[in-house]
Amino acid sequence: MRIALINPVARRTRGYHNCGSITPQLGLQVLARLTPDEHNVDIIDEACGGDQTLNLLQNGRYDLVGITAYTSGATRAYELSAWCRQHSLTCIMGGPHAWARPDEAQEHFDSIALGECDEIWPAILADAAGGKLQRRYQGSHVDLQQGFGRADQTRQPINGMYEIGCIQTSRGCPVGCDYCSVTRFNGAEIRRRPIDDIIEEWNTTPDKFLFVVDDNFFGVGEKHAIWAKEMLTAIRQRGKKRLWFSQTTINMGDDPEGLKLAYKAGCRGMLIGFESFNFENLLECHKGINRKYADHYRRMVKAFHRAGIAVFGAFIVGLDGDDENTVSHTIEQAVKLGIDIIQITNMTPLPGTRQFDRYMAENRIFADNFPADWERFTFVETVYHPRNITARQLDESIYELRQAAATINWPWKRSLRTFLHTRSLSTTLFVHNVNTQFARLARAISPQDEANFGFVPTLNSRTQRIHRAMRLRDNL
Ligand code: B12
Ligand code: SF4
Repeated sequence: MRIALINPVARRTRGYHNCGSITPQLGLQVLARLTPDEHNVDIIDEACGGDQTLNLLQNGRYDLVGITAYTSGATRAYELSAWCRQHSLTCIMGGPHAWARPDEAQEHFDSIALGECDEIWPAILADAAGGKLQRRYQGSHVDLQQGFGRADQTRQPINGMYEIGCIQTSRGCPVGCDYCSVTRFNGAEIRRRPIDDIIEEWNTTPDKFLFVVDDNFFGVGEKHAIWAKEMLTAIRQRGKKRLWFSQTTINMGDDPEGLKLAYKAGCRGMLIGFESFNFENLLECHKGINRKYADHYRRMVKAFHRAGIAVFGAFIVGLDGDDENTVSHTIEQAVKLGIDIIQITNMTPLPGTRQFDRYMAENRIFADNFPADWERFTFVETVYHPRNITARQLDESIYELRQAAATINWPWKRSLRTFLHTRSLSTTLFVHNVNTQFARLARAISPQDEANFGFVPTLNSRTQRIHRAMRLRDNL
């Protein structure tokens, strides 16, 4: 069979991806690797541009179209499935959104595949080839020790090129934050791949910079830490020299040995979900690990820096304890802590999470014309009624933050500060690249804000606070 695997990108976010590094859709690279040789697979990734998708489908003579989707991409996924059906192309959907909204996805696709599909993908293909594709397939948390989870690292989309590589060494996360679907989708137990298998894959990646997409790289207990250190030692001794970054929880800062090993293995940054400086918000999110470390953030950030590793802090605004000044307050606090990269996104209740269920029950989600409204679930606009401010006020703050990020020249001094803290040129370069991309992204998106939001924020004291906070980043 000829198979097309597509990553659809929401129309509303199109263009965003081209400003940052175009990142592989690892799930599709994993399926490509598991596809038996008798079939031929093409990946079409709309992060590289969506204009050619229909042409490529038209000319590709495909027998099966497989589409993945995050929630934000679901609207576009359904557009593509409608086109496939009009052109008698069999289509199947998988990924986080289909898993979260199976009945909705089923309406739009000939078949859906739920959960992790590494193990069942060859059987799905055999059914499709025999004309017996079932309406629904259910995957399970696969045993990664059996060699699952590995991707075809050399597989590029036919409509562009990825700019970095991705690899996954473990799946699952025990923390179970309220707004995140990972613990439900991939399980609370952290499952690891065999170290030899990881090293083999690591050494086949053509890219010099990797994103290790594990949800919680260092894990939360002794057992996880021992395993992570074993892997870091193996990467250092047997892995091709590559720089990389990953995601972890704040507790990694308490393990100087692990941090040192990570730097030596090429790690230059860790994304850490701080989420909020408001304790009540952390309670609401069920982010227990952050509550435990809230009084020690400064020490933790310093420990990362001492090892040479940059801290990429992720924050959510719009939680129930937040108000009009949360955006500026978050930036001020994050700068004081010395966080190198600050990512602030709108609270977005995603289907498949406890938070979505709660907000729906409380009738707080107003962008609920599904599936059309899924493409608004991009984390850059408000889709629900926050508790203490209006959705419009929250949108204005985000809008203003973007304008400030687009107009103030902040990345250079920020980079100098990272260098002073970490004494690592490669870490500084990593931070500089990401921050410059964020600034470029803000400049690209800002002009569309008026059309997207339907208003221009009026200059007020909140705007001034946000600008002042952004300028704080300039202070060495
Ligand atoms: C890496 C990553 C990113 C990368 C880029 C990934 C990319 N190129 O698409 C970056 C950093 C850019 C990113 C961004 C965002 N991400 Co993200 N990300 C991840 C992460 C950590 C790993 C994804 C991955 O590679 N998984 C490994 C592969 C192997 O798993 P998989 O994709 O699920 O694929 C398996 C199955 O789902 C299935 N499958 C998947 N597709 C298909 C298709 C078919 C046909 C079949 C049969 C099977 C199938 O088979 C695969 C093998 O088992 C996940 C968490 C996670 N554990 O998955 C979050 C996750 C996917 N991200 C999420 C979110 C919310 C976002 C953002 C909106 C966050 C933000 N603050 O801006 C953005 C927006 C991205 C967008 N396109 O709109 C959510 C999505 C939930 C949802 N319902 O939408 C996740 C699940 C995390 C969470 N918090 O819940 N992300
Ligand atoms: S720690 Fe990260 S991956 Fe784990 S549940 Fe929370 S947000 Fe999701």
